[in-house]
Amino acid sequence: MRIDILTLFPAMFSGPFGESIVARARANDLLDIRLWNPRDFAVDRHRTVDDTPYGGGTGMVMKLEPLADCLEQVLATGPKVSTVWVTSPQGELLTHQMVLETAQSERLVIVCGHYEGIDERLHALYPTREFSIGDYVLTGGELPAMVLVDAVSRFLPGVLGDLNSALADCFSDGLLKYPQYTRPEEFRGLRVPDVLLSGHHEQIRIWRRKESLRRTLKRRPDLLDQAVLSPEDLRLLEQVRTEEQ
Ligand code: 4GS
Repeated sequence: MRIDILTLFPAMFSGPFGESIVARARANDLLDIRLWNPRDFAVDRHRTVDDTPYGGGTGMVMKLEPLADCLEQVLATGPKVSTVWVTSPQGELLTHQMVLETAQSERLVIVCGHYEGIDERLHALYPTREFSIGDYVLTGGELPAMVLVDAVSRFLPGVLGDLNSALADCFSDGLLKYPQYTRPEEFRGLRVPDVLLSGHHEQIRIWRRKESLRRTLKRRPDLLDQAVLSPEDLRLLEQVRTEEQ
């Protein structure tokens, strides 16, 4: 996948994109990430990228000219772009569904928002789609851009050894993951649940499913409304509800 990121702080990306799975995907030519700084497209002496808001008020607004010139250069080459993603607390909350959808496209373009936001006319000029990574305020849109790239990377063919492990993770089936354990069997008096040591694959499967349902009910009951539940799930959920009384 080709990924273009427009950012006033390209150096912020070197850590996250220079380590671990994303770095390996880049080294294997599965990810072609290019960073662009709109400041390089500002033509005035101070290379201005922001200005005061019309109508008054505090803070600054990202100017259109350097951003549009930068974006036009980005869009002029490479595969066709149907969506320009823009980070913003006003955007759609990023979901597993949006990540999966984005992973299907050949190319990903992200504009990192800064200051009070970007001049609204950007959305009239390009096929933008705003996304947010949560209801809190960050200092810039770089971390949200890294989050999207990281989450999308997991679904690109060849990036994870095993696509099934990407899909088996939380949210694919709309439930939280069950508790995990590894050696030793006992640590400071705390034992691994017996069923996991039993070797009974069917009992283990049922235990895990039930604990997934228990966690989801306790921590994220909102997810249960969307989850696809089998008759067995509904039975396990009923058991959990009685146990938790
Ligand atoms: C987010 C967020 C964000 C908003 C950027 C204030 C600097 C900041 N962007 N998800 N100006 N949450 N952006 O907080 O996407």
